[in-house]
Amino acid sequence: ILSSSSSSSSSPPSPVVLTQDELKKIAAYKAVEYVESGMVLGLGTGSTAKHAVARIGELLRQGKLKNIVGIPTSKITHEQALAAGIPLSDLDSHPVLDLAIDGADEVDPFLNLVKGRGGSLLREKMVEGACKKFVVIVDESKLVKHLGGSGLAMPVEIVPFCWKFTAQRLQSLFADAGCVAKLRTFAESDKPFVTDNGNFIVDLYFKKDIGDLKAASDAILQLAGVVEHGMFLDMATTVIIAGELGVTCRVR
Ligand code: ABF
Repeated sequence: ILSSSSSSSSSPPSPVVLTQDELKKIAAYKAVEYVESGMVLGLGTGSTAKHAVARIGELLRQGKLKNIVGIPTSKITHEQALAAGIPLSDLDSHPVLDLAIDGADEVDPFLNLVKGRGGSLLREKMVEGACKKFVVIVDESKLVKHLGGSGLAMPVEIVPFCWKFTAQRLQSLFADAGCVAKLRTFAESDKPFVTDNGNFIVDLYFKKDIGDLKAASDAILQLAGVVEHGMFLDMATTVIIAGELGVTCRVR
């Protein structure tokens, strides 16, 4: 991406390196172009999705969007959307949504996702699973060849009851992939991170490829004590990727 504003007539434009947050904002604003008046919208969570929520609020205030209903995917997004003036509701009242916009932690070539490093995976999966269209917004750092292959966490939300037992069973499930299961805690203390639903999160780290994602998903969900995991398979309909060379869009 080149800047034209700082160039003179005799010198070429100087390249401007955008920050990661600027790339996230570009992807978010592009996704908001899919929003039409009258839509029921899933409002995502995280540092990318917050730009989309802010933009929707801005367009409502400007009268360029009307009659929007937002369904937030977390308490923090609920607060942000309220402050932005977006009318809110829930899945009980709106079981089918027109569109959701949210970030992701990893995106593979088939548009499968890892989500939940921000801790909101359960509500995100409920809301985004009820949408006709799910637009994912990322900067290019989120693209991976295989989910779980980036060396970063694959989150699983579990009930607090005997969490060590559940964490151990999750780790054993993926022993062949060199899995290590760690309870998510706050950096400043050893206190467990607690989700909006009162649950804990166990982060799975893999040394090797976990293989068939659907089989992995099924195996995790079969464990009593597991509430949900952060693999979002076959859910994204569009992924908008902002990178230094511009914005690309992948559609399922
Ligand atoms: C949410 O925000 C999560 O599912 C994901 O963990 C995170 C994405 O990260 P970012 O803050 O980079 O947008 O959508």
